[in-house]
Amino acid sequence: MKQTFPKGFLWGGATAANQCEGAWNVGGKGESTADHFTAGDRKTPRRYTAKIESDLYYPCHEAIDMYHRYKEDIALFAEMGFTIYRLSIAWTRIFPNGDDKEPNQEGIEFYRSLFMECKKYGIEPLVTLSHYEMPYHLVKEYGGWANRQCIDFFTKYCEVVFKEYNGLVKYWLTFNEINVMMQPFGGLMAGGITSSEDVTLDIKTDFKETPEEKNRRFNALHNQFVASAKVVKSAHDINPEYQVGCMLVCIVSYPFTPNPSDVIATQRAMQINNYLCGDVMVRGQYPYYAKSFFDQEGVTIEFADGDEEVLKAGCVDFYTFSYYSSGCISTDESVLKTAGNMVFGVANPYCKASDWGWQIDADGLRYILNELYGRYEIPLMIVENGLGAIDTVEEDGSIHDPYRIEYLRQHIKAMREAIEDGVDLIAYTPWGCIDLISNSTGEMHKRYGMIYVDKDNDGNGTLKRTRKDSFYWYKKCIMSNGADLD
Ligand code: BGP
Repeated sequence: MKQTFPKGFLWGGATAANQCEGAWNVGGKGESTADHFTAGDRKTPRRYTAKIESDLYYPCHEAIDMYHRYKEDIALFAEMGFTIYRLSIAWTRIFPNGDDKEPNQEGIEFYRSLFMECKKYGIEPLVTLSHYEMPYHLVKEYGGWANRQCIDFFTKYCEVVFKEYNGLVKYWLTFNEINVMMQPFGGLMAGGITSSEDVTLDIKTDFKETPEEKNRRFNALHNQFVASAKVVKSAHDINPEYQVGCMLVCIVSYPFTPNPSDVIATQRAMQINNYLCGDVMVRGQYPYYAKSFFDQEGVTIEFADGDEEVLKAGCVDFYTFSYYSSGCISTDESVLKTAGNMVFGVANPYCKASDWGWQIDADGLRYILNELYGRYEIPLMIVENGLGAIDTVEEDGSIHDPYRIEYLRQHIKAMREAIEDGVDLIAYTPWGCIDLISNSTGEMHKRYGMIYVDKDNDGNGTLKRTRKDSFYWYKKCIMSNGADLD
């Protein structure tokens, strides 16, 4: 007998507003930081331009035009059997500048209608409040998240949507991959402290920042912690049934050798890259190792009166994360580093890598599910996972993607094993269930979807949607509640 997942397990997919909606200046929407990133590719980093230049290509401006096609897309998700769909609200559709007195009604109605479409099919929306973007005006005029005023602007925006969508949404996430702010390029990528000058987002080499910029980045992160805790509390006050989670990029590291120095360095990396943010959001306070870390980095976190109480009162209800790959840590300088999912690690000789150099490691998912559940003992969701790959459209229009099916199969098996271990995993929303703009490179060709979108890296294409082989495979998996992975 094949093993099924627990009854009520939520199956779905994940997207983010700036990577799929397009319509960047339609319906009263304001400019977001994501609108300022040009396209790149595997070799060329994306550029952030302070002004939108008419001769440059900004892939998020049109993206896959889901703004106008969400009904068709949600119908396809329903056909696969989704019971949950992770999406984000573009803050700039609700408050175009971020500091507006009144919200933009057209933006509010857009998401209302989208959520109602989900409900029509019995799909539970899982809504990220801030997915790698914020109103550009807040960056330009206030300096972004390093300015504490953003806490109030964000809280106001969240309270509006908590009230507007009461009854339509149950699950909320505050900041996407908040722990990316621990990395030097994090402030720019996460849209938190974007500069008023042009910058190249080169995450493959060392992203340079001055000591002042580093200090600003960590204080911006602190402000996001405070903002997150505040809105967790507001959500519970507005509707006690609301469930609010954190969202972190899961950076799994193994010691490259049993040399104790590699083991200690790995422990430290896991603390800094993952647990520091998780501990603040789940436990409501900075962990014991935060002080030595900030001292080492020459960073001073400016606590305002009441911050400690706010953090304590805003602990999340569940923990969510993205998981794509793992890497190794070596203290031996002569060991070669390789690019992984946003951080440098040493290649693991036991794992293969994707075309973009992300190492594939399904066992790492079982490992981290056990680590996280053992540490926090609250429900977990995997809200991003998948393989970014180049797909080929056959002459008859079909798309065969066995590599993606294999990736999903292995990771779903690992999830099942973790559940058998006793982990309380409640949902799975693989990333980019429909092809969309890559966040790190701005490409279309790095595809994750089970639904193909006809568009290329230069923005050409009909935007037509086509079911890939993985579409039918995932549908079968969902129908059997994870039992049929053949
Ligand atoms: C995560 C982001 C997503 C998404 C994904 C895949 O870090 O939260 O927005 O894009 O990674 O990454 P990429 O698009 O760079 O392949």
